[in-house]
Parts: sequence; C-alpha cells; structure tokens
Amino acid sequence: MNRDYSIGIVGCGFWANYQVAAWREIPGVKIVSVCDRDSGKMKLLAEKFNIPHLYTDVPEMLKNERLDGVDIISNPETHPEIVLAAAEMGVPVICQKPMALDLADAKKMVETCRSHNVPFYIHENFRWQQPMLKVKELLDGGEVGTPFKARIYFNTRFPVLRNQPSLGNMTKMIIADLGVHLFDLVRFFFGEVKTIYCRTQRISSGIKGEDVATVFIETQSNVHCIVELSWASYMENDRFPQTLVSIEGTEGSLDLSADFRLVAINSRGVKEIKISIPHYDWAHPDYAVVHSSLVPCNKDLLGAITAKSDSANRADLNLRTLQLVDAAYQSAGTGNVIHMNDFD
Ligand code: 89Y
Repeated sequence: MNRDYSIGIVGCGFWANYQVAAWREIPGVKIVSVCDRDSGKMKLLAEKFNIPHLYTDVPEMLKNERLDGVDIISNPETHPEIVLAAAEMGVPVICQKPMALDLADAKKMVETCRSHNVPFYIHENFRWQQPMLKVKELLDGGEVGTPFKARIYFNTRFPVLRNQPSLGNMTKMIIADLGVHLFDLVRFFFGEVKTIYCRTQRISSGIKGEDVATVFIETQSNVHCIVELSWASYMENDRFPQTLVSIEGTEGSLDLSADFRLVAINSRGVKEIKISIPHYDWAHPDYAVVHSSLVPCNKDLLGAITAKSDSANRADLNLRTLQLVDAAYQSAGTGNVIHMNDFD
C-alpha cells in the first residue's frame, strides 16, 4: 500500500474495539472518524484509538469526511439505512454481517449500491480464520477426494450475551448472528446449496429469539451437511468461539477438533496438522481465533473497495449466504424443506 486510506467507522460497541485495532495492523490505513448515536460510546472509542473526527449522525460524517470507505459495525437493524445513505453519497461500503435482518432490505442495499456504482462488501470473517483456510486448502488439494458428508458445529455455553447484550433483543437470534457465518462456510467449502431444513429451540431464558438450531443442508455438489448452532449447551471442553468441522470424502476425512487440531485421514495414513493462530496483543483472549481473522479479512476488503482486487465477500455474493438464513427461518417456521432455486 503506497498511499493512505481513510476509513470512517459507524457503530462503537464491543466489536468496533477489535475491528479498529485490526485496521491499524494494515499499513496506510487511517481511521479518521467515528460515529455512534450514543455519544458516550463514541467518545470512548475515539479516545482509546485517538480518532480525530467524532459524529453522532451518519449522513453528516459521510458529507464532511473524504472517506475511502465506511466500515459499518452497528447493530444489523441499522444497516439498511446507513448503507443506502453511503450509496447516495458515493462512499464505498463495508458492512458487518448479517447484511440485513430482512432479505428484501438486503436486495435493495445491493441494488442501490450497484445503481450508484458504489463498491459494497460484507465483513464476513469466518472464512478468514486460520483453521478454515487450512481446511479449504486441503479440500482444494484433493486430500479427501470428493466430499459427500460434513458436520460444521458451534455448540457452547459461553455467556455470549455478556459482551453482546443486544443479541438478546433479536427475535431471530442465533441463525441471524452465528448461523450466517457457518452457512457461509458451507458455501466456502462445498459451493452453493440445493436444499435446507432447519429446526430451532429457545433453551435459555431472558431472550427473544432462538438460541439453538439444527440444520440439514444438501449442496448442489451433493454434500449432506449438518450445521449445529447452540449457545445453550454444556460441553466437556467448551472452546468458544471455535467452529469445529468434520468432512468425509471419497478418498479420506478431515476432522478439525478443539484447539485447532486438524487430522487428515486417507489411504496414505493419518496426518495431524497443528494450526497456529496469529497473536495480537489487542485481541480479546476469549475471541482470539475470530479477532485474528479480522486482519486478513480487512486487507481483502480494503483491496476490494479501492478497486485493486475483488473479494468473495462482495455483497451480491454474500446475498446467497443471507438467503440461507432466510430459508432456515422459513423452514423452522413451516417444517418444510426449502429449495434454494426458489430464491432465483
Ligand atoms: O456474534 C458472534 C460472531 O459473530 O462470532 C461469534 C459471536 O461473537 C458469538 O457466537
């Protein structure tokens, strides 16, 4: 990077602390402004990172600053309005997952950015986690032959709402917040989805949405994949926020278990691969595997919004991940199997 890039932040909650720290790892990136309706939160973040320009109003920030991109880290229900404002003002957009809580809103966001010729990308970081990159590399290298069955799972009793209390107000909770990541991994590993069937449960008290979901996905490449999501499960070795993966293929298997132990089994034998997670002093120790993925994810997104490269996190592509969220809720509500070609 041989010039400076000015980024403005919208949303100064828990996640913004790590997102800003991750941006600062990238040479040339300057976080020049922050915006939050809650001026207290906004000032805290600005002071912590020495950010010069402070706003409580998004259009004002977009109008006053010359930004190479706006990074939207606010709660999902605020995303449509902010993305549409950025599109109108011609400011390239990076928006946290989930893009929106409603598929129609998401489509409008993608369409508006397209019609204004404004780059629009989603900050989807799970596919940038070291263990997931390794799994993908082995799959692409033919280590297991053709995958036919998989399990991607995230079962924990970690008090997720302690750091992210707004999740408790979401009437659609774990699929919208966490399922979106795991569904994106399904697409990353195996390509697009043919059908989806989902059942949900609300186990914990004091929440409005589901905190458990069990999903059966059949991909176009004929992988049968179980996705398990739970924030209510007592586990012997609870390793929040590690996503675990097991994949069976025609020539072998991959098993990513706790503490990033990846085992590859095929006719050549059994191979154990230890994956190391990059260390950053600023990462929250409970979230290290996720927080360290913010750096390569942001680098990829910076290349994309500055037109140097494209990204798999382009919003129109991520829309397919969001369609899976919508389909999972449809299935949970009706008890039906949802065919993804109905979304075309
Ligand atoms: O909010 C979720 C996310 O995006 O990654 C993990 C998490 O913090 C809780 O499951």
